[in-house]
Amino acid sequence: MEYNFREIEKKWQQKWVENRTYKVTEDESKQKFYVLNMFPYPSGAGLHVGHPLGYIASDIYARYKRLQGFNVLNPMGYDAYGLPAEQYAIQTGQHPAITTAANINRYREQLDKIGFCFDWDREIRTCEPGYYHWTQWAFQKMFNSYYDNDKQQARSVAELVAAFEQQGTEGLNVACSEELSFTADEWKAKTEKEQQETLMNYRIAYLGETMVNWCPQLGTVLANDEVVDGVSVRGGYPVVQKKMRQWCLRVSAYAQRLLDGLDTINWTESLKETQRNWIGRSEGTEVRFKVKDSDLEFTIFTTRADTMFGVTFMVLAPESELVPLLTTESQKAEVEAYLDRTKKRTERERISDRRVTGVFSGSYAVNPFTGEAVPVWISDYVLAGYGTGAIMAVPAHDSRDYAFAKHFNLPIIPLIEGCDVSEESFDAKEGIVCNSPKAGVTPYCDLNLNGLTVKEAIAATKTYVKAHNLGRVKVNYRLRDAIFSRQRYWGEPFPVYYKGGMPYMIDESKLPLELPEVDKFLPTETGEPPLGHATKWAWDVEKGEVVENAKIDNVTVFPLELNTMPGFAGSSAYYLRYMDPHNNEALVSEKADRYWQSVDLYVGGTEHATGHLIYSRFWNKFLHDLGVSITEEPFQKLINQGMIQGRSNFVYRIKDTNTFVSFGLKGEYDVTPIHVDVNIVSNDVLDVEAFKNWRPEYNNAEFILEDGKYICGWAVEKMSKSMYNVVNPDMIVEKYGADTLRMYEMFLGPVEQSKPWDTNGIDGVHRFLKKLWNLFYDRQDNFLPAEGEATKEELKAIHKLIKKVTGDIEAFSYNTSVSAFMICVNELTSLKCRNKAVLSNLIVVLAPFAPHLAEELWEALGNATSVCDAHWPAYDEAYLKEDTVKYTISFNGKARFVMEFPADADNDTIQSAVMSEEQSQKWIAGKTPKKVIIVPKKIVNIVL
Ligand code: ANZ
Repeated sequence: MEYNFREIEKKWQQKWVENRTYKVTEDESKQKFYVLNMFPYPSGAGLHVGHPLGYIASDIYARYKRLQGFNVLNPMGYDAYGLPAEQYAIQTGQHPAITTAANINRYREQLDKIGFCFDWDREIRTCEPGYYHWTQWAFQKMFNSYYDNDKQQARSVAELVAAFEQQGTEGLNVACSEELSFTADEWKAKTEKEQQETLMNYRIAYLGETMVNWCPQLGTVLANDEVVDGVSVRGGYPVVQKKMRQWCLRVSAYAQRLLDGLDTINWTESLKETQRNWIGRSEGTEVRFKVKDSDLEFTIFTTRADTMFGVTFMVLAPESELVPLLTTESQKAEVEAYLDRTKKRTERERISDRRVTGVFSGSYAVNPFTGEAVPVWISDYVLAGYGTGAIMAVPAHDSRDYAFAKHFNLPIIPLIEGCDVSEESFDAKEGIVCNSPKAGVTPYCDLNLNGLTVKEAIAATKTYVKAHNLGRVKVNYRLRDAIFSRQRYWGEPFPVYYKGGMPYMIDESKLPLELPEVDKFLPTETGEPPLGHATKWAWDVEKGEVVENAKIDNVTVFPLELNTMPGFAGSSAYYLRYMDPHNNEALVSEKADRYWQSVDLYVGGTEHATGHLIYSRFWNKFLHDLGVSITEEPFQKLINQGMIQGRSNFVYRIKDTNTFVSFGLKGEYDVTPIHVDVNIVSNDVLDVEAFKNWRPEYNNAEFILEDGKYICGWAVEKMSKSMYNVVNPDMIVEKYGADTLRMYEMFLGPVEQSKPWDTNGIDGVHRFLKKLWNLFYDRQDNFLPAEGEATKEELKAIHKLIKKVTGDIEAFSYNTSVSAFMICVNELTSLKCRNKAVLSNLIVVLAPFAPHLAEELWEALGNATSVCDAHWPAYDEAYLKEDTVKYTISFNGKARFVMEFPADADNDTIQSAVMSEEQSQKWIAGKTPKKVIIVPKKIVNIVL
């Protein structure tokens, strides 16, 4: 009987659905294991062979864990809100809900064909009200919480209000946008609006004034990576920096916990390092500087407090609130012109660009250590969002300050007299490091730093600053609060209405607030987000429902928020929802949460290193503070699957003709290489007829062939439509079957490595499965396995395989497992193995990789239940031991013959056996050996 993969795969995919093979419940009698893939955005193009790579890897692991007796959760769903569906809607008027649903159906069909063990009863879609109910709910909880730095925990805003009523801000140590100070009486004297505005300073979800990349033509804020050279990546429209009131999440409050948590999880060191850099902890000092001839003062942040004696000027970020205060009348025009210019540059450009620009404010600041007045400049190399947005410049020890001083001809004073301040002696990161600062005692300050190292000098300066009340020790983090508003339609609506300009949450019991219908998906003429087109988008607080805008009276009916949430909102807590996806009372029940805890194995792409993987860790920590998520970290182990690159093919057109010359002959002509669809190329041979039909302009194409074939050229490139190198898994499944696809994807190389998709080797993997099939059926359809005693060789072959595959799966080294299967099947084939026990073990070990084939043969072996519920076999080292070992016997280093010894024979036994062997006599020729060298398990050398 032939290996009929089409029939087998169809049969088992149906049976799995009928028997609910992959349904999981919270089974307290079993240990849990939670496997998760980063869920896909269902794009219009469908899946290509790169997408399933991670899914197959995690599917193998999930099946393996189940075979080991774990209760495995392996869910799948869709990150269903997103920009492409919205753009498509803008172009075609097609509602994003319709396109999204259609794309999801296509994804599901494709996924089903590959034979994953997903529990589809737990599917989630982020765009469904039953799901985003809990996204909105978490947002409301964040709005109603603040972060207590002492307890290192989110607490209810009601507690903060109670504290304000008791003692104002006295003794407060909480995360905030700005340090405020007021008494209990002052708090009580505030109007409701003022109180609300004050609370905004502390809420974890807050409305804040932030600088955003605003694109007027697109009517939306863009993320940093959507802007290049001051224009939008999409459309090339100008982008300006604009201050906007936006919803923000106080992720920065969790910076230290996000950092500490990394030490407790099993992620790659490189990913952890990326996150550490992103969080960017920096220990430094804040120091206050007075403005000369003024009552004003301002604070700077420095990590090199020891360089106070080398300050020669100060710099403010252009957006700093101090700029208008410190700009003198005579400098006003120049400063304004400068501000106008910097507005066009994004923060990223400002960081990476080394061009020196700046303007003098006209004011001077007084160095509290020396009493000297230094000029205050404005320059965009100082960022508004970091530290205090103001710095003291020490050009002798900081390279950017140095470049600035050189450009504007400002003084450069080294800390040690005679210290070299030429450009060559600068280290980009460290500046000039000269230990033992000269400075110290000045008439103004009795700090003596002489003879100290930099570290000691920093510590001494910190102590001095604290003791003299000149500032404070401060830890800063680069991690910013997340901007949480988007001016888009296809996203979660905010459950927020506005009263007197201040936001209020709709009642929790009325969630979810459903996305309204609009007739246009573009911003409105007045520049409002697309939800501005909705005519029924007002909140009636008495009825607790959405009503027509016409009813807005600002007494009981109020306008609703027009922004929607960003892409990362729906993906921040989805792993919790899978634990209990149909719960209408809670995001997740305590029971399910307690059982599943957190994700044991998370598989996804590296591109999420600083986005999703920071936001979801933050979100989880917040929910943990609320007592909702049991564990502090959501993803215990994380694997990044590599990218599958495309292998493009080319044909070569002879210039100015419609004739194409085969690869090997192209050198003889003047040719232009043209990408050709890889789906009409097989093993680099072009299907000439298919090529003619591919495009009308090739209908009459002519070909110069080699050996009767047209051979294409090839290159490894990104897998993309424009390079015609996208390989659709459906086609592979159709041609070879899902089991071949699964094994082949794993065979391509280590899961974590990027590698090109190269269909050339797929036949080999398919042949291997056929060969395995032939161990079970002969040509006359006889089923071969039979009861009986296994031979030593058979046991050795199978136990070697079990050991190898067990180790490989644990190490995610699946490619070497595939080779091990091939070796084992070859061995069993040459041993003519018919032993049922041995072949049963082979099937169980194969089941995670090729589940359809394994089910079919498992059934044929007489089992009534799914192979998924078999037991992973243990290997026995006893069978792996070599019984005998072959030694090469050499004389004076020349190999002469081979002898076999028991594996445990000792050197004396070996030596005397060699010496008494007949053949040896010939080479010894009566001499007395000087030495006998035995290399264990390899060689015996007799030195004569
Ligand atoms: C004086 C000084 C002397 C500095 C010296 C460095 C070297 P990290 O480690 O990244 O925290 N700085 C502070 N706020 C800034 C802002 N908003 N934009 C740009 N630069 C800013 O770096 C902290 C150092 O970066 C601070 O220490 C400050 O320059 C600068 F030899 O102060 B330093």
